[in-house]
Amino acid sequence: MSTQASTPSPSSHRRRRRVLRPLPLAAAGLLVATGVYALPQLTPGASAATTLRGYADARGVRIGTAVGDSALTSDSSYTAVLDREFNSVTAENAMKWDAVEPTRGGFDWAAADRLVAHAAAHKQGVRGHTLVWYSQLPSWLRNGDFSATQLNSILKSHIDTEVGRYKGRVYAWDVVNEAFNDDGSMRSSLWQTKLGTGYIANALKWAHAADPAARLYINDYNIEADNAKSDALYALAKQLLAQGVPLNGIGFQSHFVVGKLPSTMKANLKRFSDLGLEVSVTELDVRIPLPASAAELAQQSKDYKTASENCLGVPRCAGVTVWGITDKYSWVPSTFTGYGAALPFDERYTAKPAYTGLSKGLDPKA
Ligand code: G2I
Repeated sequence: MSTQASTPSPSSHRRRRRVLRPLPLAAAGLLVATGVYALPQLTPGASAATTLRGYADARGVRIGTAVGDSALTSDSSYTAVLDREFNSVTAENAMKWDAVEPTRGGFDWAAADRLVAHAAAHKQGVRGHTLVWYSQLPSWLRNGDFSATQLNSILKSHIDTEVGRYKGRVYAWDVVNEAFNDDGSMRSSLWQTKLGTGYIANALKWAHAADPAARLYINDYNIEADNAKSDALYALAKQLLAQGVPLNGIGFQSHFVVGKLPSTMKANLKRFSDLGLEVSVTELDVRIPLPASAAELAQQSKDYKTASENCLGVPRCAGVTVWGITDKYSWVPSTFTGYGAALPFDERYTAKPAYTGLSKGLDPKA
C-alpha cells in the first residue's frame, strides 16, 4: 500500500539509449548540434553555484517549478526567485486543454506564450503539461457527445496544433496525465471510455510526429512506490516500448505528506530507468498539517533531499520539478483541508529548511 495520501481528483520511435545524467555539458552541446539529443539551454556558469539551478546546471539536470500565470505577470518577488533558482518551468495550468482550446478550434495561447517567452529570456527549458488528461477539459469537449472517430480526430488535431506551436521550445511533454486508478486499472475518462487504452499510443505517436526532438512522458501520481498502480504503468510502458511507440520517460508527480516518502521510491524509479526510459520527478511538494512545527519543517527538509536523491541517484533521471515556489500560491491548502506549507519558500519568499534539503539533494558534491 502506498504511504502517500492519494491526490484527490482536482485536480525517433525507439527508445534512445543515452545516459542523461552524467553527460558532460560540452557533450550535450555537441549532441544538440547533431540533433540526437536535445537538452536545451543549460547554461553552466550562468548562475551562482549555490542556487538550486547552479547545482542542477553543474550536474546537467533540470530543477524546475510549476509557474502560475498570475504570479508570473504580477509578482516581481516571485519572478526574481523563479529566475535565480530554476532552469526549467512547467505551466501550472496555461497549457491544459481548457486554457488553450476553450472553444473548438478556437485557441488562446496568451498565457502559454508568456511563459515560453519568459523561459527563453531567462535561459530556462519548458516542460509541457499536459496534452491528454481526464480533467480540465473544456465543456464543448466534455459535453460534445462525439463519436470515437470524431474524438480521435479532435485529439490528433489538438496535439498537432499545441505540440507543433511549441516545436523546439518545449524539451519534454507530459503527453498523457493520470491515466490509471490506484488499483492499477485504467481510469475511466472521456478518452478511455470512447477510445480504449489505444489512445495512449496514438497520442505519443502524434506528439512525436509534431516534434520529434521533444521527450515524451506519461505522468502520474501515487506511482512513486512499488505498488499496484506503478506495476500497471510498468507493464504498459514495457508493452509500448516493445511496440516501438515513442515513449521516452515517466513523470513521477511526487505529491507527498511530510515524513511519508515511500521507502521503495528509488528502486521503483530504477526499474523504469532499466527499461531505457528517462525518469523525472515532475510535481514535488511535501504537505504538512498546519500549523507546521519546527520538527515537521526539519522532516520536510529531509523529505525534499531524499526525494531529489531518489531520482538523481538513478541513471536517466532528467531532473526534479517542484509544484510551485512559494506557499503563497500552492494548490495544497484548497485541496487538502488543514494542510499546507508544502513548498521550499514561505509566503514571504524566505527560504525554508526544505530549500536547504533540496539544495543538498541537488548538490553534485554532497
Ligand atoms: O492537483 C495538483 C496537480 C496534480 N497533477 C496534475 C496537475 O495539473 C495538478 O495541478 C493543479 C494546479 O496546481 C491547480 O492550480 O491542477 C488543478 C486543476 O485540476 C489546478 O486548479 C485549478 C482550479 O481548481 C480551478 O478552479 C482554476 O480555474 O486551477 C484553475 C486555473 O487557475
